[in-house]
Amino acid sequence: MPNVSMKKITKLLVANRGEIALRVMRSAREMGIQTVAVYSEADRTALHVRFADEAICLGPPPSSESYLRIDKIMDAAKQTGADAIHPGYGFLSENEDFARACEDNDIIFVGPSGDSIELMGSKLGAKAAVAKFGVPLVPGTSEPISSIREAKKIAAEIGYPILIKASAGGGGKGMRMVESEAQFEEQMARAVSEATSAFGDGSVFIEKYVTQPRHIEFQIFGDTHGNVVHLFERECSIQRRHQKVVEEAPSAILTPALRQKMGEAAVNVAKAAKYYNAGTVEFIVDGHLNFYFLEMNTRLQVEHPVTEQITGIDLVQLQLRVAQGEKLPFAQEQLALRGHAIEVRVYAEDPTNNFLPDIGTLQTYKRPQGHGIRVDDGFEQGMTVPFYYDPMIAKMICTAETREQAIEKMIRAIDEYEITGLATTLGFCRFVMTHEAFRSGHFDTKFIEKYFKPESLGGTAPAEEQTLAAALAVYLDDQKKMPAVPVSSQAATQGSPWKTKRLYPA
Ligand code: MV4
Repeated sequence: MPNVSMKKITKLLVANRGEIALRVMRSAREMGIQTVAVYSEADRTALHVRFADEAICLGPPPSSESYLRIDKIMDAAKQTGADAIHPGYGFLSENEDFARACEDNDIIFVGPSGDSIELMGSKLGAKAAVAKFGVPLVPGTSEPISSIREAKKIAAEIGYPILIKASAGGGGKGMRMVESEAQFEEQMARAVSEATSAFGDGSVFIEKYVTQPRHIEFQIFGDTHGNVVHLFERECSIQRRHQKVVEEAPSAILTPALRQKMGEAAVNVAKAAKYYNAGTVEFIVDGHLNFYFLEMNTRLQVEHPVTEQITGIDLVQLQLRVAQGEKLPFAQEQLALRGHAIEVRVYAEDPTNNFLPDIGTLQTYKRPQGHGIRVDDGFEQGMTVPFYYDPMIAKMICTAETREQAIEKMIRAIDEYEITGLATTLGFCRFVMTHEAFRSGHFDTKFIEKYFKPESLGGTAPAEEQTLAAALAVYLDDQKKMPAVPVSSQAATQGSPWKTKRLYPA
């Protein structure tokens, strides 16, 4: 049975880690809901474990032995008497078996039904379902390709270049571009073999390749009474290898009329899936502002805070309320967006070394402060970024009345953020914020490819040097021989806003 009944949540297990586990628990606590953390052996001292009312160890550090173990998580829920589970993002958040395991055990899954997850997990299934609701789709095939001859004919009709996509893929996984008929068979064979090994499903389909694409996604929300609204869009066109780097709301290119049209299409996608709880409808927008549905993500997304900032709505609280069977507390006409929010993802990666993860200890970790700045993270100074999971340190969100002001605030905040001990992408985020193409709004998903070179960051010191410099500064300060001057990743390239500052005032 899906979770359509009216039942108050009293204790929530959060099946995730890091910043999102904390983010979810904070809203739960404000609602008087008890919280249960689960954790791996690598996360014994993590903040989400300390924050929760109770915590259960799942097992060894690898996700496959901890955060991905449906059986162990269900046991933890039963053992603690949790009546709901929030999956966060990543891990089991889009696993229909997990949603169904909750449904079967009378535990509320804070998300959509297993059936909605399954439908949207199949890109072909999703396209077929939304086509009936008049949602625009990229020209292409609507069935898995079974005959090369037939497929080549269709490709010739829609015109090269085309993309071959895996039905079980998504987020850019299992995609192959084909520039001419001569490459077709080779790329097709690769796509099928990759899809088979990655997803256990070799079904592929064809789409016309949309040039100069922009990634614009709509936040939608449904309740279990059949109401669906959208909470406007986020633009996530600045990506690197399908990893989002900068997200913002609203998009710099949507007019109110186009926003309304795309918003209606997004709501129709949700209705086609009988969707409830939070979801994201991803569109691709071409140079002529034509938009096409690509896929739907059936979870709360990493970048949800920019939507919260421009709507004033706590999306996690709304997820919990809808999961308890409450009706959406507003109608579409009551929603308005205000101001502009930009999020950058701060990773423990070295932009001067091909973005290789730079795992280590946060020797200095000081967040920026001030009006309009929000930092969602899961770390404190002295903690180590574990090697087993995504190396994201934090999301920093800046909100202001206009896009220009949000960009200026972000630059100030980046300069104020002090991280030493490991390389981060802060300087890289600063590069984006100061780039003319980003500032003018004339960019597409090829921004980083086109404009970024490691040299763009100037003389960033290698991580080891930064770590050494930071250690030396602390040592010297301890010795009281001279005031310590912090060396942070951005300070090395841009000059820190801190003139001279003792790390530990005498
Ligand atoms: C496309 C496309 C061009 N044409 N589909 C990448 C993520 C996945 N959700 C779909 N993706 C794309 N699909 C057609 N028909 C280009 C991309 C794409 C992309 C999309 C959004 C953001 C960044 C991207 C980077 C490379 C390719």
